[in-house]
Amino acid sequence: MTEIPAALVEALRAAKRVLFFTGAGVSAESGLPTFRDAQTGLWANYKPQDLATPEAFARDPETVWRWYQWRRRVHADVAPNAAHRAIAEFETRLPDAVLVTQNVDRLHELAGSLAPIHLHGSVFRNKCAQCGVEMPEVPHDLESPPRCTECGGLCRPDVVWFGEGLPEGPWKAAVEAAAAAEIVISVGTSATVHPAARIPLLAREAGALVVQVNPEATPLDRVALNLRGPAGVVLPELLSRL
Ligand code: BJW
Ligand code: ZN
Repeated sequence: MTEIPAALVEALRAAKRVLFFTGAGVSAESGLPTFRDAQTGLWANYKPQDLATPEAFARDPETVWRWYQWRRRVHADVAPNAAHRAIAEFETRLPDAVLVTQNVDRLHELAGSLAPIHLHGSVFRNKCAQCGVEMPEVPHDLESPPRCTECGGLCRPDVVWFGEGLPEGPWKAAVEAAAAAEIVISVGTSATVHPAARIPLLAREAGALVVQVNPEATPLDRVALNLRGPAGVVLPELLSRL
């Protein structure tokens, strides 16, 4: 792991508004696959165009539904790791910390983060694919999507698929937090999926220091102070220096 610069520790001690921006890598040490890892990533083993688009669901709702039911069973079985716990602890120690996540898991909440802003929804929530009304959670072994009682449309997971807009409230809150942030700590994201990937860049344009925690290079490297290493090691180390 790279050394944590003393100047960063000083900047964190002095900062009021710190924004944490997380992606699938923060949950990797809990055992959840990321999306773009070349071997174990979901998109290395499943085609996103067959599973994570509204067109795929319209074409073959049963296949898409069953894939998300499998994901729900996997997600229900994992626990937060040291990185989730460190972020929750940072939130209590820093005066005005905000957590923006692209993750559809609930590991930040389980680690004690009170109000993560979810840009890509939650794999556990449901909505009607036709009228959009919220639908109740169902047993994770139900093989077919139930019908909406309002309009007869099919139930789908309340996540953001490719080609869909991000939920308006969370997106607006994330943009506002980015504009106000003094420091952004981007953790475990390939920073390639837009518009979410704009969040650290918006903060940078507004003058924030961008710190990146990731064992691999990403497009954020050129504007960030890069702490190469697993989030479950780097974040507790950073916290211990605060
Ligand atoms: C570790 C670690 C450890 C490992 N510690 N780190 C501009 C340019 C180009 C394309 C576009 C653009 N604007 C829009 C697009 C199109 C598209 C897009 O971005 N495509 C790109 C992929 C090219 N975007 C969209 O379609 C978006 N919608 C949209 O634009 O709508 C327009 C519209 C507007 C108004 C009305 C209507 C339409 C929507 C994007 C939705 C993304 N959805 C997914 C699936 C969610 C549901 C599900 O889970 O099934 O969201 S895709 C997937 O990617 C998921 C993630 O949230 C997202 C980001 O991935 P993430 O989290 O970064 O994971 P990975 O795997 O990529 O990276 C993991 C990282 O962790 C790696 O860097 C590792 O090194 C690291 N790591 N172990 C720390 N221990
Ligand atoms: Zn409906």
